[in-house]
Amino acid sequence: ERGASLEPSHPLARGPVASPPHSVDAFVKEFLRELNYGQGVPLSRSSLNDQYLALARTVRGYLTARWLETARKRRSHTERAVGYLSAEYLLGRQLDNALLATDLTQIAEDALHACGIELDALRQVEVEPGLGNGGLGRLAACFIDSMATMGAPCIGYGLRYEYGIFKQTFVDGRQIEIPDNWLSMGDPWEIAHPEMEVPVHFGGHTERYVDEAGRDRVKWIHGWDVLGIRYNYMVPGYQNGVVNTLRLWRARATRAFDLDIFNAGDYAQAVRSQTFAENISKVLYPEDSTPQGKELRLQQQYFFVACSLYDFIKHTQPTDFDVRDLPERIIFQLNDTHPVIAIPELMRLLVDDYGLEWEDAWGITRQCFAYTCHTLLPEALEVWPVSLMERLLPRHMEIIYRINEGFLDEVREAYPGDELRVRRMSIIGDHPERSVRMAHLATVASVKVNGVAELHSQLLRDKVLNDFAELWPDKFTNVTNGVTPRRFVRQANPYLSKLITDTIGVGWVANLDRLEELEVYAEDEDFREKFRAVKAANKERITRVLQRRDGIALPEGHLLDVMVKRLHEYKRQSLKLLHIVTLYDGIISGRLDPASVTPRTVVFGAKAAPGYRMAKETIYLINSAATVINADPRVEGRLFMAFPANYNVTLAERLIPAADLSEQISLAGKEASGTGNMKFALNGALTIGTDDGANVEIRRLVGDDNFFLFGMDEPQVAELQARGYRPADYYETNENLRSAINLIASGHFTGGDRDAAGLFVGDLLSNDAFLALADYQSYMDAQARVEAYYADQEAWTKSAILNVARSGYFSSDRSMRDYIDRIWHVKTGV
Ligand code: Z15
Repeated sequence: ERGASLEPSHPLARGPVASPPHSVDAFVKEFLRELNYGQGVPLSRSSLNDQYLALARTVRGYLTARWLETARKRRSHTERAVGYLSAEYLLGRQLDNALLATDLTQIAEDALHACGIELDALRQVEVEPGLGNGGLGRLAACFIDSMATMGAPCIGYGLRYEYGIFKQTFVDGRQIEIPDNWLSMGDPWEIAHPEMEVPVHFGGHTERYVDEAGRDRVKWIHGWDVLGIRYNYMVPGYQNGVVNTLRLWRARATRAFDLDIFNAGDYAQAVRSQTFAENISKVLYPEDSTPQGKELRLQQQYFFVACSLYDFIKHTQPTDFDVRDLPERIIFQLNDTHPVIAIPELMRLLVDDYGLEWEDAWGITRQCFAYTCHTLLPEALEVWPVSLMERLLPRHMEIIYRINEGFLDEVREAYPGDELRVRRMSIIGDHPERSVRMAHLATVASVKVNGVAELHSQLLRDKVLNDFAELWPDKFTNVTNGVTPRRFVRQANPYLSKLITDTIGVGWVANLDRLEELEVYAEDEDFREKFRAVKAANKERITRVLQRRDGIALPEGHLLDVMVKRLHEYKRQSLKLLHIVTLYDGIISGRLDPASVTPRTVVFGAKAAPGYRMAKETIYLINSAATVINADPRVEGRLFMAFPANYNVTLAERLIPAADLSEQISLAGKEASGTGNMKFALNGALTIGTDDGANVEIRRLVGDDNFFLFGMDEPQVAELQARGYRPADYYETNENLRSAINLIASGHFTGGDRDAAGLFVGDLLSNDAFLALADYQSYMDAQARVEAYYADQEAWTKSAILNVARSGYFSSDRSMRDYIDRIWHVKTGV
């Protein structure tokens, strides 16, 4: 066959070259090839990083064959796909997930062993891509994992930030942010396509003209432009041969732009302007649930969305594709309002570029989007000033105005004379400045609007988007969040996974409802003992991890009480701190016998947005309290606090399986869903929680006896706030609370510095926007119930097992099923 040319129709040209064989020998061969020819080193001279990169590339090779095959099959159908639009993907480490998906873990371990290398040592080398802040970004990562596992067509679209979420360190207890240069050692998982440039335009103005057919048209005369460079990441399904795509965009300067300036003789300016364009994908904004309204952020949003729409239409569809068929080919899911500028962008493409009539284009656009809202906090609802929009995206602003006109006509028709309602519902708001309300735009244009837990969806309908729900009741639906059992049970908790498989057999990893079969084993003494042994082994593991990672020495034999999530006032880390300080204060004041306190270790993990003062003060106070309490001999070692810096996905995977108690203590009506709560329950921790977000559903499923409920519910919160909430009332009437707050205010934890605790204490006493003091006593009582229950290890273990057995519902596979049935209507199975 020497010299035979590979015509495009030749099988080798059309399909992927076969995957390397699933054997230790083949794996060794591939690995050495990657090491020698990829990294350019012999095994004997390779560094740990060389070995990691070669291993990752080897595994990627196995994935690539499946990826090409999945893409080939998809091209031959014309079925509808999901385009998941998200500004964040908090992926976590890739290696283990890729090994598990391809069932190569054992083979890789043996192959490396043959080369004298420990797989575990290479695992440690991987830097996790932190391209997200918290729940919203992690949810996107879980969803694309589940779509691949269900064999459903899905492309994730987002931004390839050069710097992900900052690395947190503590200096004297205060948070310091360090840039996350996650690409510095090279990313073996990405596949760059620098030749596939997508042009994206900004600024300038619009002009009217009449086309050859005599129709009025609009031209956008661009001010400046950048190029979108495509980076592909493979998203493997769990042992099903499917590999979907995550496509992230990086901004690069256009050559024309540079040349213009260069020809004008200013070389330095040309290079500077290049930097300007490339800033767009430079860094992830570190605010979670509190948008900053920065121009660069809007540039990021438009940039990735414009690239994604263009890519979908021009690169994934056949050349003879008719844009009128778009709704049959795609549903774009808007992950919060961050990608909502996609709506006017699609209108612009259809009307200005494809020459469709406005009404036709609107009819198409209205079928192509669905919107997920993730919040109830008014300050989290994104708005963009009209003045900024006019400057950056003048054509889009015109389109938004026109959408709004049509929409408000509809409102006026439905509610004649109700101008107050018209103003409330308008896409354009007037206060404090004229701005575009992105949630309104999303709701108007979407097929469906969903909240992320039952309570949240209900509050969306009844409060935040009530006017819209009245006008379009059928538009609103719920899809309760979920988490991927591959990463958060199978990978994170191998001991529990083995116990489950030994007990109910294989198959639960991609069918989590099967955990129900564990229910009967709650009554089995032998099983309970094994279950406790799993927890104990996970505690030993986290002890080793925290020792090595943070130099923290966890005490042995404690109840492990964990609160990990972003630092936010509504999540009430403050309340957790008040609980610990109350116990400590009781002990040192002699009111509480330390021997009567359940030995407890409280682990915090939380990043604060760099500009969020109260959050940073709370971190400082927690660290300060930890230093003092851990060192105080009067505590007799019965209380211990740990706050490992830089909580991230990797740490979550180690910490959550070891937890006994999961802290989900947000003020009722504030946490849209929560997803950490689900990960803990699935790993056999009991929850102490409010009636908020998905806690409501967790409690309903696991049962009241296996969940520690406390605090006001949402109607009670609303009522108290309507009556007028006065935190000082609680301070004055609750002795323990007063004493704990006084201890903090005295400077006891802050080296005698009263001012250092001033902001925190001052706010609690005079403001306390999230009613921590109102829920304090109820929380303390619930913690007392925790202590009593923990004393009965058999009862506790039963409850823990039931938490696992009854939490299969919280698989993100189930969430995807719900999205598919209620919103997307795409086919599953390749
Ligand atoms: C974010 O992580 C969440 C909501 C937001 O509006 C933003 Cl900007 C970021 C979180 C919710 O707070 C959390 O309750 C929810 O579980 C998560 O999104 C995923 O839906």
